[in-house]
Amino acid sequence: MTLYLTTPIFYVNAQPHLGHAYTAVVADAVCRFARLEGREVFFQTGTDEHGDKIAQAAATAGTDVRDYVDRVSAMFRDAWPPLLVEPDNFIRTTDPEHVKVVQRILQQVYDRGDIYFSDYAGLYCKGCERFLTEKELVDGKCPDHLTAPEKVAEQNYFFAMSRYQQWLIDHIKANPDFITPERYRNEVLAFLSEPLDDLCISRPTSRLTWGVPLPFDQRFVTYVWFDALINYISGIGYPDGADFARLWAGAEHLIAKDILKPHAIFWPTMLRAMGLEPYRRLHVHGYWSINDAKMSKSMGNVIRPEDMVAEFGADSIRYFLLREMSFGLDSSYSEDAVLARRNSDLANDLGNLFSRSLTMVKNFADSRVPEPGALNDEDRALRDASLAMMDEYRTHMRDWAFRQALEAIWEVIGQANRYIVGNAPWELAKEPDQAERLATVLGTLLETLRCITCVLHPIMPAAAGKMSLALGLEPGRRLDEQRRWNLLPPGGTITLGENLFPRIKRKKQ
Ligand code: ME8
Repeated sequence: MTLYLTTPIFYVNAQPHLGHAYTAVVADAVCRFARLEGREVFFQTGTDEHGDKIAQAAATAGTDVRDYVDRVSAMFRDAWPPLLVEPDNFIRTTDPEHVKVVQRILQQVYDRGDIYFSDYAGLYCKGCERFLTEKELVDGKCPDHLTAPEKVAEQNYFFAMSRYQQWLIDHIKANPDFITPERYRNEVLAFLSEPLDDLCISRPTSRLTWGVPLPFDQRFVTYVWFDALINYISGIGYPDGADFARLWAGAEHLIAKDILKPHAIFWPTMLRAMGLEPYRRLHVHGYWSINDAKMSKSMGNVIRPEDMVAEFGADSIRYFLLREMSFGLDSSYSEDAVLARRNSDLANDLGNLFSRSLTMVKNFADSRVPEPGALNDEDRALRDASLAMMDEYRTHMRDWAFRQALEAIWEVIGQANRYIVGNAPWELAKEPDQAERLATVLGTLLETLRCITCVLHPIMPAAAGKMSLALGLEPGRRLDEQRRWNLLPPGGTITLGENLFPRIKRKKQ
């Protein structure tokens, strides 16, 4: 089945940082994995450019808001290629096509009677860009922004979200995979056990002009979330585009826990009101902190993707992010932790295995894939472990359990390193009557490396590309085609390239 995967569209009031990079890397790895399985994939990301926060950020920067959003949106667009993140579409909520779709939907939902006009008084948090309930406040303040919300009384338009509450509860219950991991599904169901308020979806232009005007009342612009969520369908050509017709049934959204409510509650009910099917799945990840502290400009601990890449390289960062965080839980980032993984998992374990094996093939087999003889128990154990690893990897990747998928690969890497020590090919090379045994050991190692290379593609595309070249593998073969033994043709050329992961020295403090 086709996969249409999205990240959130990021606000342009801040530059890209580690948190955004994690989401982008996860999405990219999932898409590459789906392609490796032979699925059709469409990957969309982009920027969210309307609303109070953005207008204020532009004012603070002393720039015209259009220039400002163009500049910061370009920073997001440019942040992804160095991380080897390759979206198929980058949507901006200021794209005229998107604005047209938002207005069309507003009109349609209004005409169907699901948007109404009413008085409203509430506590508005500028940081969240929404009204908060008394219950959500901690010591009278917004728990996320630590500021007291403003009392606002005005007339506004409302989306009759509460009409769809029971439908949503039933849908979540009938589709256990709709929101994963399960803790977030439970959180949403708990929230839905209380009566749902309708959603205020307008802002008077006296307060905010930087938004999409309501087509049925020009005195208002639409609430930023009503605008932003629609990117997921406007970006693929809703209502008439061929892409929309083909892709929507395979829609899966990836977000962090901070924006669970808009995605798990506002968006499915909006879709329902539009007469569309809900998205297929919502995947929710946890939050990164830096050395156990919240990342923020004022703390001066914001980690920029370009700095991470410059220091460690894209593959190492991708590996670290996917290996370190259990999907769904929070995690802490530190340079020391990245360095440790780089030097131990990548340089010592994987890098050494690869270069040792290929150096031996160069020295003892004239850089050719040897014709192996009969396998003994140890050879069979490594073969079986490699093939079982591919199955385990597939299961974990399908479950978005990246950490476990990588652990399974590293088990085999460890086993292969021990296999080298145990069989000491350099000793076999000294004995002419051990030529067949040597060929079998080297051949078994090359096949193991082939399996490892295949599964690493979605995680570390550049390194896996170099490994494929070295092994003489043709690109583009599916996972199930590669889950076999003795695929490398005897006599094929093996090319010992540069060191995949040179050790990195600790920076002097
Ligand atoms: O919420 N750890 O945009 P946003 C992990 N425009 N992920 C993090 C993170 C952290 N510390 N910080 C940010 C918005 N993220 C809206 C979305 S969608 C229709 C509109 C990532 O720029 C994570 O993916 O605040 C989170 O959900 C997202 O950035 C929030 O991005």
